[in-house]
Amino acid sequence: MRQPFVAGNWKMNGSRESAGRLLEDLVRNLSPGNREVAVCPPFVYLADAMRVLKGSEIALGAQNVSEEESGAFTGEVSATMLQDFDCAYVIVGHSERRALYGETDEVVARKFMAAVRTGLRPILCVGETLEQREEGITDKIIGEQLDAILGVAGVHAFKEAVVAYEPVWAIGTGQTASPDQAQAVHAMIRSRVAAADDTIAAGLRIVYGGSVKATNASELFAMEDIDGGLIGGASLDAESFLSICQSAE
Ligand code: G2H
Repeated sequence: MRQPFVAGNWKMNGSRESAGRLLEDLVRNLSPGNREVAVCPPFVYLADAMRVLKGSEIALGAQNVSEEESGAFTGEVSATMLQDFDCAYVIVGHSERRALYGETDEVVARKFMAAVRTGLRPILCVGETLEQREEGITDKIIGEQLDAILGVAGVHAFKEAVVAYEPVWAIGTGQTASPDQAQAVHAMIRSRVAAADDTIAAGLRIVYGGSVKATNASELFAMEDIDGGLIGGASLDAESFLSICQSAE
């Protein structure tokens, strides 16, 4: 019932030349299938990406968005600007932005709202640190991250959103959550949303992120509440990313 979703989060990697090559490889070699695929390049490559992806099966997303609509906010990029470049998705609340750029739950909620208001679909990242997992407060932390958005945006805003569960201890570390560990958190996220609206929760795509590779994607995506992945490092290599996309059917 839920169409699987796989998105590549390129982070701050590559060059204009390598980004162009990667996009062309993806467009040329993505086999048709029942899943949605998106890539999220750095802002400065969105114009090139828009041109290469036009008419393809691959959607475009950005890695960040301003909470403001326009004005004197040096260095920021608004949701309507992203739409000018055919972005359909935007990542909000990635743990790197929370940890390195001080984005609080409140800031993430405002960014989520800025995206939804404009018709961009937010990919909302949530996840716990290693200390929080060891303390046994994973559900509490993720519950608070979700409640911050549900409280401001309301559950109806989740109709257009994707939630990405990204345990911070698994990001770029090569350490992946086991399928059972990830499934338990995905089920908790779905039931949290279901407490507000069953139908929206049943249709909500909840994807896993954190060291997903071609070799572990199938077993993760086979779990009941794991509807695809948000892929970092492995999305920079066309062969790995295409293989991961193929695992999500
Ligand atoms: C988690 C993920 C993509 P990686 O940040 O969002 O990156 O797959 O490199 O762990």
